[in-house]
Amino acid sequence: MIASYDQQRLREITEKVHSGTRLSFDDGLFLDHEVDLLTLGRIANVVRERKNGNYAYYNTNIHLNPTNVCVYRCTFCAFRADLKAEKAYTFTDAMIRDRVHEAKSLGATEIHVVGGLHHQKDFDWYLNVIRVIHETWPALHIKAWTPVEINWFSYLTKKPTRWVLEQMIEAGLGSMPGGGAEIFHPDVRQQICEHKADAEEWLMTHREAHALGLRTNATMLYGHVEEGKHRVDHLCKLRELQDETGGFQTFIPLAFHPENTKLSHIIKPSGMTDLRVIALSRLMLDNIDHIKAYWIMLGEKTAQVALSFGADDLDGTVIHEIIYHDAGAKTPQGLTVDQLHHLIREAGRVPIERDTLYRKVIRNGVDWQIGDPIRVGESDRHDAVAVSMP
Ligand code: V47
Ligand code: SF4
Repeated sequence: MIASYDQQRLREITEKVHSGTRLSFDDGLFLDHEVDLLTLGRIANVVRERKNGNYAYYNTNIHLNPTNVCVYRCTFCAFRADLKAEKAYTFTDAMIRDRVHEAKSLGATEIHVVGGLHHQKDFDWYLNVIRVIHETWPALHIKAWTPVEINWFSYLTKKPTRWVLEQMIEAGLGSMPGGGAEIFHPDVRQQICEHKADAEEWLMTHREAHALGLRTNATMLYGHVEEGKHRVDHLCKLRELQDETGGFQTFIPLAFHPENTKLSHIIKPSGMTDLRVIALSRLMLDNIDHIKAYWIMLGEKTAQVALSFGADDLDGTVIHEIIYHDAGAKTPQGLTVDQLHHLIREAGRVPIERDTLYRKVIRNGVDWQIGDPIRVGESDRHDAVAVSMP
């Protein structure tokens, strides 16, 4: 039973949500600490439907993690490997081309590229990854590198991060994924990833990417050593940058998977926590159009329920996921479009295939084109582009 003072507070927050008034840091803390899951979900669903109607988005994508060798040792990471470790691998150009050909045969619209920071690879090696993908199939959208990698390239080249981004764009980079954000607060960051790019650097790199015309995503890794106040602080920092640039497309809360990590003693967040974080994110990030329930990480069942707790996107077919499977994920490494449709329809939503920039993809037999932007609620802000694909 919620105390009467809390009921009043909840009424005030609900009214704010209905009138489109921004929630404060304290409102966020109250929602995180006090409000029961179903109430939280119901309020978040108001915003979800206002922004995205009854639609639920997915895309046809493929992952490429060109190397797992990494100079850093984030305590939550099961993916990384030392240079000489048995599990260490590094892709050759031929392997990259094979992955692109596979993407083409599956009709993918996007390749998602992130990896480790290899001790012995220079900036040109990473630039070449993007070039090889782009030259093999120029129509494939390349969503690649996080600020952690961009900062590493800046360190390697002794050039500013803006210059690094410009080189990558010239090579074929189309947008940036949301990784590397973890939890911005330094008290947490020093426990989980003390050496890599900090909050300022992460935010600055996205600011620069937005200024160069790239759309990007944002994430938050939860369920490890952080507390509610760190999660709310993280969401407020993202909201602030989005006010300034408008360049974030989607936010993806990432549930910590402890297996094979230095934090393996921590119990994985429950489905209840996953749904709470999705709902809280939807409510706090009033200026980001989409909230992604990444099915690989949540599992298909929780991802389905999340579509009624604030999320409007499931991510995609994925194929070849490693980061979460190294850390104990039991989900498949990919789903077919039919399976994604089934999950979405069963959840009472209407599936829409989108491209990386949230334009509706229309497929017609083997020919397909990118059609009109999706026009719902507040989330329409892209121009239509027609692209013919083989
Ligand atoms: O930055 C690593 C996280 C991220 C673990 O932008 C872990 O569309 C949980 O950012 N348990 C990479 N999380 C993945 C990522 C992502 C995924 C899907 C879509 C998009 C997008 C971005 O994964 C890392 C880190 O925050 N991570 N290890 C782990 N054991
Ligand atoms: Fe390296 Fe990224 Fe893993 Fe950190 S999360 S150890 S930077 S691969």
